[in-house]
Amino acid sequence: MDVIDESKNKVVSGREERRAQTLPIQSPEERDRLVRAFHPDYKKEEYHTIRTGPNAGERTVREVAELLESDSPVPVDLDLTPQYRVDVLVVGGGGAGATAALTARAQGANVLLVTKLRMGDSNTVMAQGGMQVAITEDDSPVTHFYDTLRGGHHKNDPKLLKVLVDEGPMAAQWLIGLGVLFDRDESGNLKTKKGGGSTKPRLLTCSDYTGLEIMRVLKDEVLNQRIPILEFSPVVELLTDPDGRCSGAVLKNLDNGQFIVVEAKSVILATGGSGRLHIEGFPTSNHFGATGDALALAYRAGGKLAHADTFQYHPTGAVFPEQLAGALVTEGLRSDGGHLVNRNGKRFVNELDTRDVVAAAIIRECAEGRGVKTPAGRVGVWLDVPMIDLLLGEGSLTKRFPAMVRQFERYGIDIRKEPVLIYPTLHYQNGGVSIDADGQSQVRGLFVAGEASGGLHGRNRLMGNSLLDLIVFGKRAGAAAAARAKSGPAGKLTLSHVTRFRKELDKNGIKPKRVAPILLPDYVRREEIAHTS
Ligand code: MEZ
Repeated sequence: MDVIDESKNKVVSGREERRAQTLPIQSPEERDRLVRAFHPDYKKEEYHTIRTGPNAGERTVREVAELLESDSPVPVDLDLTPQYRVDVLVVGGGGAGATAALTARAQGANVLLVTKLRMGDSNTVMAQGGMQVAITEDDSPVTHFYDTLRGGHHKNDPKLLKVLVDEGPMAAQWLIGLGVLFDRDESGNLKTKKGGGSTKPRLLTCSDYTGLEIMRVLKDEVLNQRIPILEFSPVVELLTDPDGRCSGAVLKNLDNGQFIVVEAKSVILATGGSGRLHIEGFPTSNHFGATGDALALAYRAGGKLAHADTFQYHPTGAVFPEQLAGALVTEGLRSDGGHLVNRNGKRFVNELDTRDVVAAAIIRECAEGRGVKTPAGRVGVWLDVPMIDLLLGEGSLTKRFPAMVRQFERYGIDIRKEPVLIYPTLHYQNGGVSIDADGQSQVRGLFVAGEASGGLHGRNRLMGNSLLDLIVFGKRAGAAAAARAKSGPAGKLTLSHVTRFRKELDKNGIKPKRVAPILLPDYVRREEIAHTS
């Protein structure tokens, strides 16, 4: 019998005993010790100091530092005669972009939505396990606030967090009104379940494709409202007026390589996260376009970043089969009772502790030799999924996790019968472009919503808060951008911030290693880095 089968047998034979076992949530001191020792966010000795721009002097990972010190793909003598003139330019075709576009449109703004890939290609559709909203009788926005603050190591911007929890119920109401089919019980009441780090069940779910269902409805509504969309047209540079206010953007038509100039009274960046930068060499659960575009664009125009050094490694990314490496294995499975089990058949962490703690515990198990090696050389621990049918009754997995069952079934693995191997996967940028409660960055006229923005989640986001974030702050950014558009014409279109930034790079002796936004992951370059380091 090989090592994998031997270990898998230990998982199966230990099931009955584990069933009655409860592992404690760690004390603050224990959590702190664990994350400092094993979470990738704390490998500070490998971090780079940012040498220029609003965050100069702070430290972050190499991949982000290179983005912030990158060169623009746009020549400064580009003809800036606009092909489009709009009130609000929304950049990004995921949940935050769609919500912002719908809200701005509802305020009477003339909106153009542009996106790098197709409408809906985004991390929103990858959020499987739910959206947190305090709606049950024994829950409240205050409890949601404190859970999130504790999860974020008390580094969350309290103003943003208050907005999130207070406006959560309204956001859910809005989605239901548009047609999102959240799960309901036999009496028709909304079902809720508990996510990691939360003291109350407050996740609204659409089985295990919550984000996909939300995006389905938002996309439909954008089409119903006839909001013009340009697909395969990412923003490659912002435009600013002589006072530094954002006045539009330069897009690139990915089909023919031509630049497109858009004049806008306000711009909303909703370009999502940066998992495809593969920070620290991690695989990712993110969609193909998640290359941190907003970070480079906003930074060059003068926007400060918040918590640019912290990333979420979702505890359960698939490590086997190889084709699924990095793919999300939803936290919902742990929420419903799935156990994390090491090579020796033992549990080692409370599965519903915060994600940074659970991820650090898995990394520790593997680093200390209690992981299981896959044939391709990856290492992971078991997620004992069949435990869920044992706890909740036969058929529960099929009913509650159809997407997960199908994802593994395609590769001949029946998760109703066998545990799966998992390891943390790069899932979310905890920080991003700093915003105020209206979603405005430090660059006037430039708004940022969803994962691209920073400050709300502190140093570790709680499960389900991203779907809520993109609705609440998508709406806020859309409304504020539309209001700003009513206050006067767009400014002059210039690339003066690019000239200024290039001078700063030069003055600081920085030769950019990259041209950014990167737009698509450069896997060839990554291979080269791996071979030379
Ligand atoms: O918020 C998330 O990241 C989420 C819902 C992920 C998941 O595990 O399903």
